[in-house]
Amino acid sequence: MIYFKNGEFLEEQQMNLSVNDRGYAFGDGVYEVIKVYDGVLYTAQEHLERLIESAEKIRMPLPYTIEQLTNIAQKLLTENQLSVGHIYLQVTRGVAPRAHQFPESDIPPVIIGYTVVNPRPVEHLKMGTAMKSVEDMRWLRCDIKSLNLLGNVLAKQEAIEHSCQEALFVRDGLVREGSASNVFGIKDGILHTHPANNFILNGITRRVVLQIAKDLAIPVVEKEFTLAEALAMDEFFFTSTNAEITPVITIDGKQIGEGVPGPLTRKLQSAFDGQIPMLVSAGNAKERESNGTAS
Ligand code: PSZ
Repeated sequence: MIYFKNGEFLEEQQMNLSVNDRGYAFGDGVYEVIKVYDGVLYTAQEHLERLIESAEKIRMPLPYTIEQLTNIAQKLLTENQLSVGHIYLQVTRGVAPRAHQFPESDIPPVIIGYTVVNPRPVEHLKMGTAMKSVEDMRWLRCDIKSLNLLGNVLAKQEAIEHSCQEALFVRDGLVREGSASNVFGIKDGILHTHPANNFILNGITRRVVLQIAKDLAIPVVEKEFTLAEALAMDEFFFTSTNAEITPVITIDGKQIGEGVPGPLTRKLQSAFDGQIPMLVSAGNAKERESNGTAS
């Protein structure tokens, strides 16, 4: 597999990352995960814009333009012949003797990238999954896609130890997001989600879902709701680059709606699939099969 590091495409053993990298010492950096479907980057522009925004928010200059970053991502996926999976990009403030404050002299950031083969979670997409509510102990800048993920790590682990796929962060009694996803509820035909502020990451998949809802004339309310309100939703789902639109059928062991992925969730999933050529052709193949006309 080919990796990227500061302008070079290298084998893993050539990567030579430093113990004094501020990402390693402090999690002082930002990252992105960009999905690849059938060898094609999906919403790369949006992810790379967010990478630049995250870097600005932590006062870290990025030495690459969106165009250069796109070329890096493209070369990585081509070199590694990635079909379905994602590109991981990470930028840290660079290498300097360990001290909390920024290094005094300007040091170059360390940017790395690699590809991951990652099939779509088809079973979860179809059958739905379980969430567990967890107290949100993270800092107050969840809008930054920072490498500091301890709160997310602990929450996800707690969910898994309770046989749930994903954690549901609750802060001040209000549902915020998943440990690595945004969340949506549907009640009486209205789509509810947390507003894009400092308490959540404004997910790219979240934005896609809101655009789809607009296109389908599904009413949307971007306003906080409580855990009790979440439990009383007719439908619930979480979204992320890899999880796409994953239906949630239980929260804390309590059934949501009918306990199966709901009709509006299905409709949003179909519209999402409709945007991705690979998924459209897979859907067509499935249809031909069920019509008995598969070639
Ligand atoms: O591989 C995975 O499970 C992924 S890929 C991206 C994520 C997980 N998570 C992104 C994320 C997040 O970490 C938090 C805290 N909130 C929301 C999201 C969703 O963001 P997008 O839709 O941009 O991936």
